[in-house]
Amino acid sequence: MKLCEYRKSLTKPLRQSTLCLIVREGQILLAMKKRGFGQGRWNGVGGKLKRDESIKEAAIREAQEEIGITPLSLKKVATLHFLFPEVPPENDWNQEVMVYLVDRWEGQPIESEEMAPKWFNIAEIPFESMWSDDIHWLPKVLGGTFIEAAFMFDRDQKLLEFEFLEGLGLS
Ligand code: 8OG
Repeated sequence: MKLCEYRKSLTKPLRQSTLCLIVREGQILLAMKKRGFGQGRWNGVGGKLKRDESIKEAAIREAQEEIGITPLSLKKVATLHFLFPEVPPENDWNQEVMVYLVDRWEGQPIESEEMAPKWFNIAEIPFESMWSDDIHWLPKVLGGTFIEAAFMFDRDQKLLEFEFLEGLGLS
């Protein structure tokens, strides 16, 4: 199925999730996911919303839980849809991820049960050990472009197709 057809066939709102990209002069803090969805990949920090939580509250809580820092500035830089038409809907893999850049925070990044953080030079981001969509959008948001995009994967989390949807009011 084509991505545009699959998007049209979706009947319920996507599960919402967050992703914070912590940045400082020329560097980005990525964390190695040690367990669960995305295990073995470098990523920003984030996760699903809890009931009655706002998106920003969820983004802050996840950063605290995963690497022990409290974001003080959250700048929204992307809305991304991750779609898995081959995976049963009850697995809840389809999601809408709000991405934030964070350049002010409290605390020192520390390893948790879930994630191990490490600073990378922006010129040396380890895309080969990240979700395969990241190379298509992460450089753009780090360069200051706001992104709305949808990415479709197969059941093995291989990227099949993607679309940039700027201006279409995805979020
Ligand atoms: O709560 P859970 O650990 O399942 O949250 C998954 C986190 O991973 C959440 O922050 C969103 C993020 N994430 C995906 N898919 C992708 C992706 O393709 N690229 C990146 N960079 N992050 C992703 O769920």
